Amino acid sequence: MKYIEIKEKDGSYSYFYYIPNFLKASYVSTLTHWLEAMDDFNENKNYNEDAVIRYQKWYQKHKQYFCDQWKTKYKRWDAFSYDDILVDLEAHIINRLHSDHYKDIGIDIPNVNSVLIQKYINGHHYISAHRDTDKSFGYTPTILNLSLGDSRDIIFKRVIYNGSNKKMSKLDKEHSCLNMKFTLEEGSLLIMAGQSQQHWTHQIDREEDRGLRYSLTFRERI
Ligand SMILES: O=C(O)CCC(=O)C(=O)O
Repeated sequence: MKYIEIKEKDGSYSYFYYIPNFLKASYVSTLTHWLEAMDDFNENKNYNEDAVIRYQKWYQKHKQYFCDQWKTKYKRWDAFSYDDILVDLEAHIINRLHSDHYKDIGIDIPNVNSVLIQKYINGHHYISAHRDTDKSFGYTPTILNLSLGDSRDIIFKRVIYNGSNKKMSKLDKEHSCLNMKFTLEEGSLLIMAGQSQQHWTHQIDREEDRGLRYSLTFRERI
């Protein structure tokens, strides 16, 4: 396990916990087969809408759209319904967090009701720097990010928090020592919690020689 906890000036905390081998190899294999059988991923395109940068599926228990406050609506943010595998996986993760007492170290265990599956075909697929939107997940969401397939680096950059939910934020160059990186390996779980979505952006850059990867990000859609 690798973890970073940062106390902010106001006494609140940002948490980043990386747990390798969170899932057993047999469970990873079951999930991989389930994902490989899916043929209904949506394309996620770049800003100019002229290239696919990854594929995705958004699941929400009450079929809520990803963010009601976004002006432009895209089909890729319409919700799929949970299936039994997803129901079991979500329960498995949450039960583990309870039994491993994450609450005692300050991490809020969310009432998860959504999953965003991202599919990166190879190292040319990526996700740009962003903070998860407070409009859908609140200001201090606990985000549970499960990785399957090839490893990729997730990069966190410290930004100046201005209370708004701009997609891009101004880099906090004075505190760039708080920038960090985790390599997300197959079967691992990365937990982001506390103030993590206020003070950092996260991104997965293009990397050479990378294979297929999936991430499943569990959150409470409020
Ligand atoms: O693929 C990943 O691990 C990152 C996903 C992500 O940043 C997101 O869904 O907001």
